[in-house]
Amino acid sequence: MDLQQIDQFAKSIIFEASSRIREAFSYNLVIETKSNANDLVTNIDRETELFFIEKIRAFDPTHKIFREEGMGEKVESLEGVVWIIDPIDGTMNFVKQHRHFMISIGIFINGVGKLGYIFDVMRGDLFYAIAGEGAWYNDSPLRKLQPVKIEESVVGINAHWVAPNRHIHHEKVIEMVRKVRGTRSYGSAAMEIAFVVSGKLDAYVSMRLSPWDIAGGTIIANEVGAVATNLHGEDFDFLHQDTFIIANPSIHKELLEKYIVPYE
Ligand code: 2AM
Ligand code: CA
Ligand code: CA
Ligand code: CA
Repeated sequence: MDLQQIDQFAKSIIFEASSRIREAFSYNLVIETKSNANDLVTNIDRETELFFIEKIRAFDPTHKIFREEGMGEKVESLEGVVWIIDPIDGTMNFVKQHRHFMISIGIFINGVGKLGYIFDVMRGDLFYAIAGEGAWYNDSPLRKLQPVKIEESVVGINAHWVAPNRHIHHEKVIEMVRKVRGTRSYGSAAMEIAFVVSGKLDAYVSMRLSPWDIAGGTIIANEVGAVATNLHGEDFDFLHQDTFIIANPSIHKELLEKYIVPYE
């Protein structure tokens, strides 16, 4: 299996898909809701995903594809070559004509993350990694993350988790908000992960993400030393939804022990 060849192909279809999305950005949106009123999908999410499927099948029909808008179609294992794709991460931003949305792709070979991509569609910026070879932001190598103290860190977290909720001890989250230098919420998990791996954020936390939200990002994380786990400190389960934290290695443990504490 030639990783360089798959990498070149993946980049080419990401660039092509993104130019199609940019063309559609300001018109042609058909918006539907899924599991609830805030869970949106557009015709462009679906069309972009179908574009990827068509291209990947033509490239190599043995590759499996695990994707967000797959209508219940499931990948039961990560054996072989598996693409995990989120065609638009940040659909609500996309619908609101807000430029924070990403294409997110992770490619696994026999369960091991090998190639990761997060593409900022409107800015044309690519964060990517080849396992064992490094990670890049466009043409510049991403450096290993440098240690940071909690009180100097900036954390990506949704305001939901600062209010009483049934997932985590919100009073501890309030303590964290007071302790850290700042918090941010961009509305695209892949974008927040891209910011953590490039040192623009020091951590990002979410109560419920799916494999396609984080697949590309965790492969990039491995190359820069960012630590990605669920909120129990275990490996994220790539076949299901799970809680998620990605952080600078110097604060990951402290965040989980003191501030981001799930009820069970
Ligand atoms: P999406 O835009 O691909 O749906 C929004 O805070 C972030 O959480 C986005 O990255 C969004 O991905 C993701 N997300 C995951 N599950 C979601 C859900 N059920 N409803 C809304 N956003 C969800
Ligand atoms: Ca979605
Ligand atoms: Ca997503
Ligand atoms: Ca999506």
